[in-house]
Amino acid sequence: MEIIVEPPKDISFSRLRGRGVWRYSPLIPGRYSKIVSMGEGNTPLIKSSIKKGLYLKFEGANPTGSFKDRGMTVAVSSAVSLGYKAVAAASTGNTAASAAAYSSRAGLKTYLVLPKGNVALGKVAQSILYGATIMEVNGNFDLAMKSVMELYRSLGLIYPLNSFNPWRLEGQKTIAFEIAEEIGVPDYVIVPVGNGGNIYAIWKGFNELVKAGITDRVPKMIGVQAEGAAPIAKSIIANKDEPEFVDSPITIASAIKIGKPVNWKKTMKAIRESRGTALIVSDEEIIEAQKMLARREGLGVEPASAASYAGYLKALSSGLIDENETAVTILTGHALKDPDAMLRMDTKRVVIQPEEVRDFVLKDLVS
Ligand code: AN7
Repeated sequence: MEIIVEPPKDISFSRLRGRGVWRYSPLIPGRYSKIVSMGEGNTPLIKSSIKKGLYLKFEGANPTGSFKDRGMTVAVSSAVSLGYKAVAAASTGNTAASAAAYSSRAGLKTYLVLPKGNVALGKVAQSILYGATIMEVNGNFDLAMKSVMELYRSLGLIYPLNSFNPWRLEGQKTIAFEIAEEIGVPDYVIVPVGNGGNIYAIWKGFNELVKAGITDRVPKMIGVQAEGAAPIAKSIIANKDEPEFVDSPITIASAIKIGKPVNWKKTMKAIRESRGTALIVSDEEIIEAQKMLARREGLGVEPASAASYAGYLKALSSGLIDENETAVTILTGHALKDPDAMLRMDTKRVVIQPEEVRDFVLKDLVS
């Protein structure tokens, strides 16, 4: 299901008021009796300190630490306005944390279906903190998704918060609006792809700006997937019409460890119509990118988010993108989401006596 927006003709950025997702309310359809918001969006767009044309959109600065909050404010507002008392979501973790936070704020019951052992620690901890009811199922995300789809179909009382719900994408598209308002339309936007909702949402946002007469073009959308979970990227690269679903996806980037992306049609449409492409990165490249983002740019992101930076580096070295072209990588989630990934990294770390600290530093400085 797609929501087609006919933007008001008299719209311009200078007439908008407020900050974050709801600043763009003239472009967000729907009637809401109540808006459930925590100031999501308005995230930093940071110029890279090492790559000339590169900008980093730091979605970790959202209230629950990921871009999901942009969609959740719209979808949960919709759930409340329609009179629902309970919501549900299957999730690799970030959707769960965000759904739990926004639903709690709205006073709704939250049911989460998580793939047991496949969700990063910080995201499980958040879901517990916000008081959601958590059902951990044996199996991967795709099986969790299947069970929650069954729940949606058979229990009409439950409002679905997964990204096939198009209202979520209406919130997520504001990433495009913020980029365009701040730096204009870049040549490329690079997005890590799991279920594929976000890349489509961002593309949709850029399209609506063209329709509104605010901008005159859409950036090339580049989707990045992890090697062991790349059903869409593989089919884009092979120029096929449909993805070859992966039964047992594997990658360190648990957020995008998805073998059967529910939004694959929308993702492929966004990539093809923007004349973009897809890239596949290995877990090693993801970890290297995560490290480089932290140690060269100062930005802490979770592995799935680093996939977009890894994709950018790959596009540079293969000549697909020139460093002088403008590119924005979407850093979708905060490093704190996945403490285990950080703890596995190398750094100089010693246990010493307090009186040895001075000598240790002195020795280290001159080495
Ligand atoms: C950090 O939370 O699917 O391609 O259930 O958490 O729109 O799915 C998370 C996805 C990228 C991929 N980066 O976005 C979930 C979930 C991070 C993410 C993605 C996710 P989509």
